[in-house]
Amino acid sequence: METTPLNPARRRLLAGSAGALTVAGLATSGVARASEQAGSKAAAAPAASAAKPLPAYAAWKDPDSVIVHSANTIETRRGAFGDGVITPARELYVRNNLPPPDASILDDRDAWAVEIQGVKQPRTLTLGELKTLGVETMATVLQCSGNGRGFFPHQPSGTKWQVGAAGCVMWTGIPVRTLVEYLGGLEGDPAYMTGTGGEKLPDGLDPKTLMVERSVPRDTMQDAMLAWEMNNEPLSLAHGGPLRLIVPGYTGVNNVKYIKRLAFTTEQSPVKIQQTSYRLAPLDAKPGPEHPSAWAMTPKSWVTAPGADGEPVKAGRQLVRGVAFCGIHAVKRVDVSLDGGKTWKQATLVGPDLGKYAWRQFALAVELPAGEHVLASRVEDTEGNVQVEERVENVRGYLNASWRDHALKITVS
Ligand SMILES: Nc1nc2c(c(=O)[nH]1)N[C@H]1C(S)=C(S)[C@@H](COP(=O)(O)O)O[C@H]1N2
Ligand SMILES: [Mo]
Repeated sequence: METTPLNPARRRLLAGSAGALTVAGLATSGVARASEQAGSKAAAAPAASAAKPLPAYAAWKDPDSVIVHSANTIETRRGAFGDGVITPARELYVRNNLPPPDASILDDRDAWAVEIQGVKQPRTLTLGELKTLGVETMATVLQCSGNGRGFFPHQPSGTKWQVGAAGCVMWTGIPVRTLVEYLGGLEGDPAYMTGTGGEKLPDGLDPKTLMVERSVPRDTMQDAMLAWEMNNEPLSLAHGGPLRLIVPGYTGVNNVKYIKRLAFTTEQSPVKIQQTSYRLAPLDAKPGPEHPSAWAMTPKSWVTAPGADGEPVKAGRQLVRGVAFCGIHAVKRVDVSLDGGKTWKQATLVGPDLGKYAWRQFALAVELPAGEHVLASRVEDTEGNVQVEERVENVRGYLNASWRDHALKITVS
């Protein structure tokens, strides 16, 4: 297998961080320890040999910007988000519940077929035909339900994502409502919109236990999209090409990749990923349909600079920067703390406002004396909902938005 060596700048950066207690999280959390280990592992590696290699379908990602947890779970480093609002494709996280389909599904993109059900004139349309019916572009935050799981002290099973199973990207495709209108409107009064992924399932196993099929409340169709481009490029296999459902404001799993069926249904999908996975169940409960589904995202923000990946921070003037979003509502304001939440100052929202489903960048000019600092951020949405201080405990570690957990501890010298 081919490995890509670290670029010289990145190698210097990592070497500079060796030994320093630098990476995210409060020292008391299990994750701080985990990320220190990850950091020192990277620092000790002069070549990329200690890091896991990128899988073939995502070999075009920037190895210096991501943490490869496994072939199907790749996250963006906290310090890699940069200062532009859009996350470049080469830095965006990847999460597959199943191995992605064969790359040959991209050979003839316009021939990809999607079945639309639960409308007055149900039928199968090709991507080529969809492109003649309507087009729109929108920015959304794509964030895995389990982003921030690594900060849960009870060590839930699943990838210990820190902050980087998220990004803000541009989608181009056909609004679902335009497609529904074209097909004569909804049939009856369905409660859900259900998307089915196009993975080929292994023989001999019950498809219901594996299939990626997700139901979301019907009215999400007003802003949802079937997208064929991401950041102005044809959608890659890693991100669900040739065609993907985007449900803005909803967690990653609801954004079904390689979509082959979109149905308006009276019931939620009977598959495991809908019924028992992605449920917010108390710590002592067995997750099931009686628990809330991981649907809309909640207000969340985190600091991305300075010192996010352990690079040295000099005493004096610094710009604390980060990203903030509020799921289905717009960002109103972001406050920043340099002392772990004892005192707060309002930050400035920067960059273009790409709509309520995109994230906003924020910045605050500060004077940082030498010593340890805990940089926290807290966002409030236009409805008055404020990012939570403490995580909402749940057995599988979903939807962590705690500003305490996401605070960044840095050492300034
Ligand atoms: N068909 C299909 N769609 C899917 C998945 C999948 O495994 N198969 N994973 C989901 C999950 S859990 C997440 S977080 C997002 C990840 O999107 P990305 O890989 O483009 O970042 O896709 C979602 N859509
Ligand atoms: Mo996810």
